[in-house]
Amino acid sequence: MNRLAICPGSFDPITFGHLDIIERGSKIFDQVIVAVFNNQSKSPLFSVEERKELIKEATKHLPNVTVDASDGLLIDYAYEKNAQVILRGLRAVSDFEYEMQITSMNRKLDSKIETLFMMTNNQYSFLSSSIVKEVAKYKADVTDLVPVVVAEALKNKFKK
Ligand code: COD
Repeated sequence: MNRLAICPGSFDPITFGHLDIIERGSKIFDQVIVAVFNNQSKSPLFSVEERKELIKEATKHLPNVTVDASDGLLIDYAYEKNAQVILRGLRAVSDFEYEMQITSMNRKLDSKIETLFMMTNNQYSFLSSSIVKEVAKYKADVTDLVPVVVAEALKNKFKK
């Protein structure tokens, strides 16, 4: 059986925290699809196409990882792709409540697709796309936090 996991998120933009979860997932599953979704509660800095391109570049060393996007429901997307698992990262207790809510709703919509959580690598536990955008806006160096291609894209966004 081809073990397929969907790694969903806003990825606005992808950080080393996301990448760590994707890399670890790619060692466990035969195939991982990183899927860009719009989170209704966030206003994105990068377009879906831009986010996809940045993820493709950042994951090009991982042969079993592909990148996609959807504007539908995550659970419908996972079902269409025949995925067994939705893979999410957990940073801190503060993530738990939100994750439990979306996992419970997804399970109500389709009880066969499991959500698996991976604990963040300690060195990335403070890292989020929002905090990276906040410091990049003030021209801080973010090369320890995001892939080079993302650092460049942030520089271009905040050039003006
Ligand atoms: N270390 C480890 N994991 C991390 C780190 C880090 N430093 N940073 C982020 N992560 C994890 C997050 O916990 C998450 O699992 C994943 O990486 C992606 O994070 P984000 O912030 O880019 O993505 P979110 O949380 O905004 O994604 C939310 C979705 C887009 C998945 C959600 O809104 C959704 O499913 N939308 C589709 C519509 C839908 O189905 N809605 C109903 C849901 S019940």
